[in-house]
Amino acid sequence: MKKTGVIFTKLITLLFVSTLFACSTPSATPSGASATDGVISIVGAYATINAGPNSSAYMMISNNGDTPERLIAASATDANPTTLHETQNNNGVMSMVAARDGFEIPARGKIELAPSGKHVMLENVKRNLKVGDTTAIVLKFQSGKEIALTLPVREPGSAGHGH
Ligand SMILES: [Cu+2]
Repeated sequence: MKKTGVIFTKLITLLFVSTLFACSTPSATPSGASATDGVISIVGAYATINAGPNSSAYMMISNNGDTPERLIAASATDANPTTLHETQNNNGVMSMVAARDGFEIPARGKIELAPSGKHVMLENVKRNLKVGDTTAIVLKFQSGKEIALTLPVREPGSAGHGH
């Protein structure tokens, strides 16, 4: 019993430290899952270990086409529902709101889904995601395009760039 308590305390400390060192301007890493379908490319896609019942997926999405595209929905093998969220900072209070119109990717532009910003929310994750696991998602776009990704699972705040 005592040993479990110590390990638990260490885990909490680890989570706390990784939160402290999480970047305020995170950036998707070049590693992670990538996929391309026509003019839409995704790089640096990953999911984080569960925070409570939920996990988040982050990535960079670029549009090399001449017309805007819009990410409108997502689904996941391990989570239901899977929603599009944006974290908002209201006078220092962070809250997540559903991105009901999805995320536009401008023509010849790109958007980043990153911690403290836009993300794919994996809700009610059915299993305990651990670092080294993978989890599958499908991104649905306004044009009808669907892009499947197998995401590596990482610690939150492990975007991989030091200070
Ligand atoms: Cu969220």
